[in-house]
Amino acid sequence: MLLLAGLAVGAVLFFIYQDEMKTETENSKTAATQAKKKEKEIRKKVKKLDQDLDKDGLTKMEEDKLGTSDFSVDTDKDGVPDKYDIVPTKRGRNVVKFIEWNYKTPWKWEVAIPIDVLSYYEKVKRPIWVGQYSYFSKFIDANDIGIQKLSSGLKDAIEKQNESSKPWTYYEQIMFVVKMVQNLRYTDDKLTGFDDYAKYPMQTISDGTGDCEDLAILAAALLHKMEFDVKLVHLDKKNSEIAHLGIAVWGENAKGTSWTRNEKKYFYIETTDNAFGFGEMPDEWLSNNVNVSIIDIN
Ligand SMILES: [Ca+2]
Ligand SMILES: [Ca+2]
Ligand SMILES: [Ca+2]
Ligand SMILES: [Ca+2]
Repeated sequence: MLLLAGLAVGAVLFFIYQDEMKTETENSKTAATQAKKKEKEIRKKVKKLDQDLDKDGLTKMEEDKLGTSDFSVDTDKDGVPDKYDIVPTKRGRNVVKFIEWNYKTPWKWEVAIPIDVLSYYEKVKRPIWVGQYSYFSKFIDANDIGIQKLSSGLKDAIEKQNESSKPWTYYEQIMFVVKMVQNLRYTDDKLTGFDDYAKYPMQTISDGTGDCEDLAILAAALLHKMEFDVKLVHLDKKNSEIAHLGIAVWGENAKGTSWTRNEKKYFYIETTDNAFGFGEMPDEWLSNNVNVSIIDIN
């Protein structure tokens, strides 16, 4: 009896043991699956954090840290890409400048330039000179919110004038813009100043001054944004280092120095000195000994 009872207990224990073995195997199987699942999730997460969906050079993790979006190159829409924006989630505080000029009446405008925009143009964005004059047109940046604001202000002023009893002609509209630029102080010797360091339009506004290429670039940027047909003009004297930059604007029935491109006449405008009007070329550049390059703005 005892023996039988012993066997029975043994059998029961054996079955319990078997059951435990089974449960343990199942448990470890579930644990392994769960671990794998977790690993997969982590991998997916890491992969996600490593992703750069908007291809702006910042991973999702970096964008999360900055507070920017991985679906937008310029999260705060200030014209400065997330990667180079020192205030990446909003417009930075403004640097306020006043521009004064005379055209028929005195004008005085306040221009507010966000510091993140200024720092982008000062420290980050520089075109590279590769021996082609198209270099100068690269300072005209379609995303420049300063130029966008300034040109829309100029446009509004023209519209207001044109609603009055004395609407401005096409040429008056252009000279209104050009006079604003001509009246910024000029830093170098008149008409010869040219250095290797061209400025972005907002840098010229912020400095309140510039040399010939800075002023020509600013005038061209504004007129281009206002949808006038404008080009940059590079002038240089043969067998000399002296060079100059101005602008040329499309004109019909105008007088003065002009060049024809694609069957359209473009008239020279000097942007460094307010003594010059539409089509008026300074004497020193009115010689046969001058190379002229007309630069398109895209
Ligand atoms: Ca990104
Ligand atoms: Ca982004
Ligand atoms: Ca931005
Ligand atoms: Ca910003």
